Amino acid sequence: MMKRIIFATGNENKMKEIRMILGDLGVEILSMKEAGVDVDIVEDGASFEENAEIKARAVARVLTSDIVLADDSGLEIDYLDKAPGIYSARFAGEDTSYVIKNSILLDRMEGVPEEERTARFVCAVAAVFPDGTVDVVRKTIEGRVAYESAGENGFGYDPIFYVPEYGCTTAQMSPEQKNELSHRGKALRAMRDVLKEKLDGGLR
Ligand code: ITT
Repeated sequence: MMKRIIFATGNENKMKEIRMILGDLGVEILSMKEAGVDVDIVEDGASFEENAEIKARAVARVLTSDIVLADDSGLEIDYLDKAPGIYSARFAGEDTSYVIKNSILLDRMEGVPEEERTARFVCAVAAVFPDGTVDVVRKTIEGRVAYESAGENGFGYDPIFYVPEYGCTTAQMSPEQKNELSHRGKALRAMRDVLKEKLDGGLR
């Protein structure tokens, strides 16, 4: 039977990036919703890696013969002691719009000089295999908190994440360009290599 890869995320924006990056693996990639799984996952880990594994294992418990992947990611702002960090989705309230979340962060960074505005996006991707083993990779992209929101692409904190080398925010990049340098792009490409090896090794 053809192996499937299920991605344990409820975030459609992540799912779009995931499909672009893992699309060429030659394996069916489904969101957990598409796989018919509806589990409430408590992300109570102390790190991005732990939370990614918690999400993947929660779905793997239900879909025991599939490869299950999960992403845990977020924005670390050095000046704010790495907040919102692993609480990025919950920052200022899970249901609060990103227009508001971003403006709260910009307010907290008001008057902070450029060299102290350093920040990074972090992404941990975990893969749980049918034999119960797990693989986790973690990647980052370094940048600065912008002085104002800019750009319509991407999602979440992209409009306030400025990448000096490119002179724009990740919300001002095309999806292809963002994937090439983003935390998620790098982590998924690293995971793709792990998956290729496993799949070539007969895990189909
Ligand atoms: P799942 O847990 O269902 O995957 P989620 O959105 O709750 O979805 P996380 O717990 O990993 O995911 O929270 C990550 C948050 O960090 C996300 O909601 C964004 O606010 C932010 N974030 C992560 N990657 C980002 C990116 O590429 N661009 C902008 N913001 C990002």
